Amino acid sequence: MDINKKMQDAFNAQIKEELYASHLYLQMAFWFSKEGWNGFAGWMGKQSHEEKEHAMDMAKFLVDRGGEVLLTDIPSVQTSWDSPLDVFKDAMAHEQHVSAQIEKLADVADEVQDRAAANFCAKYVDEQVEEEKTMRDILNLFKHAGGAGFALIDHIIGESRK
Ligand code: OFO
Repeated sequence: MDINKKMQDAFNAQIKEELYASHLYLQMAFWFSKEGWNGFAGWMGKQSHEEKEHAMDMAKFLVDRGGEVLLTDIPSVQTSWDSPLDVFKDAMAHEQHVSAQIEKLADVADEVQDRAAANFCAKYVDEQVEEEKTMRDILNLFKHAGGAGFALIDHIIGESRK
């Protein structure tokens, strides 16, 4: 059964969200590089790549279901921050936003009774729990370390994602 139009539109909207997240995290990675936070830069670059993979995975699902991928403009992203802590606070807020969007996508799957789409969405609901936990763990490191410990966290974060 080909994918329902409402479901297709919801997936295309989510693909745009994932690509926006990829741009945002890539911009964060470049800001970190410019400021000399190389561990954070590497970590955030990989986060950006993961978001692009989410978009690609969703696009493949649409195509596999006989749907059409329709890419639209990606809004511009914030380009500078006051500190590494501010970057990670924004990243956490963005992950929480994405979690809410994924829940809406899952709601559409339920509404149009598309079991395959509901199953597909379930893995992203779980993924978001992990993503938010990772960001929360990093924010807790900042809280425990204080300003003087930022350089140590930069090193730890860089090493955690080789
Ligand atoms: Fe980090 O969000 Fe994709 O799904």
